Amino acid sequence: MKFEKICVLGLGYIGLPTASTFAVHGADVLGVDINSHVIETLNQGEIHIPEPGLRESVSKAVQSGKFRAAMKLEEADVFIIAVPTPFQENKTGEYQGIKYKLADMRAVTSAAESIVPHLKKGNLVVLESTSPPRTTVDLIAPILEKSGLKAGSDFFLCYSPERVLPGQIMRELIENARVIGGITTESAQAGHDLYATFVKGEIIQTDATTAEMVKLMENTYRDVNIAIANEFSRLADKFGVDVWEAISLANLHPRVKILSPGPGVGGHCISVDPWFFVEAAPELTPLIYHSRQVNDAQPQFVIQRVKHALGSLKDKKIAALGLAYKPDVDDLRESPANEVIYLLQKQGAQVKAWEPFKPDADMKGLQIASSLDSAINDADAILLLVKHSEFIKLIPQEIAKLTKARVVIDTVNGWSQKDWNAGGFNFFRLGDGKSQTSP
Ligand code: SAJ
Repeated sequence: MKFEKICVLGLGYIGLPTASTFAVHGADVLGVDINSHVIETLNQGEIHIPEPGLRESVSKAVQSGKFRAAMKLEEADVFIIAVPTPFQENKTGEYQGIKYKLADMRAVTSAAESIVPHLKKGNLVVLESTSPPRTTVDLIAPILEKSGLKAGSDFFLCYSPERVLPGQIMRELIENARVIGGITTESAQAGHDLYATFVKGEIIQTDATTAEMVKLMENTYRDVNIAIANEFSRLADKFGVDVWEAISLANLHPRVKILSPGPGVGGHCISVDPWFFVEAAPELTPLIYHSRQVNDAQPQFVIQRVKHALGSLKDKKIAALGLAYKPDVDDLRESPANEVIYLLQKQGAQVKAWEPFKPDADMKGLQIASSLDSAINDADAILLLVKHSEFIKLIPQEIAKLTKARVVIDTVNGWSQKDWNAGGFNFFRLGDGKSQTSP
């Protein structure tokens, strides 16, 4: 099956790389977004999201005339929905005393509704947004059928999850295996033919609900596994054990692969997606729910460690290194670093944060330093919150010259206790019950 014109709805972290990749591979692509600034930026061949390789891809796509951005849809052969599915802001669900977050499907619903007037026989519609199980069948199909056309017979309908890792999106989009879930086998085949234009990884066809579940299972699996690593960090701390050493020894077992503890789980995927299962079936998901609770409580554990190192936090000056949700990205969404800083401030600490990937970040209630120097110079302690490569490379002897702080607290196993002790610092590490000598 051949599709010449593709309309991508939502030009964010997934929609834009997908749209530009299709265009670079020869399709005629219209990108649609509700944000006029995004549209103007893209039509000039510029980008609004920093992601390695994206600028080159968009600029090539625009220059070749194969990619344009607009605020309104047009008729096309394919419609791809890649809009966000965040939480509902002011509402939670409740099941037997357990409160859980609810998915906000308004963007997906309105994207599907905007396709209705343009939908023609033989079109393919693909939902890529991470969604609760059965969204394609129970939410999207009925909306699209308002066109008078029947899903699965008049037009094809698929769910195909994105599985790319921020920071490596352009490569993983092409190389990763791709799951295509069709509401009929013909729909799955149509989805296969579409993505085969650029995907080099295996393309596997299944049904739509299985594909939705696969996506949620992947991220939930990771969340649960990070939760157990975080719980191990608390146990190690209690028993005077270095959790990082213990994990590396446990991981020598051929069937064990424990992930890394840290200040918590952030980003817009792993900290969000497990809730879609809890919302859909709270009576079946105690493990998933409790893992979310463990990971969300990890910033509190960091505060305990900082208190152990500094005593009362009242008026203590703390330089917080890193605001991003994970190393070497500029994405601050759902970042546990922000939560840690917020909790420190609540306890009376004065925190200056330095995020080299977003020096101009403007976060409500946060004092953002303009450089590493200005973050650390009058600090009492340095708190490492993100394992950015450039933080790992810092040389303790050099840092000692720039700050009066003589305490460092490492929450991500980024630094060596030996090196920082040699640089004149007292060293504390999250989950390392051996690094807890008081200053
Ligand atoms: N983290 C830990 N310990 C670890 C690994 C991660 O605390 O051992 C933390 C990170 O610091 C970060 C959070 O977890 O705060 C999530 O980071 P991540 O690198 O695990 O995942 P994401 O959110 O960047 O991307 C995930 C990926 N999913 C899986 O690895 C199963 C990616 O492939 C998905 O495409 C993406 O979610 C998505 O869009 O759903």
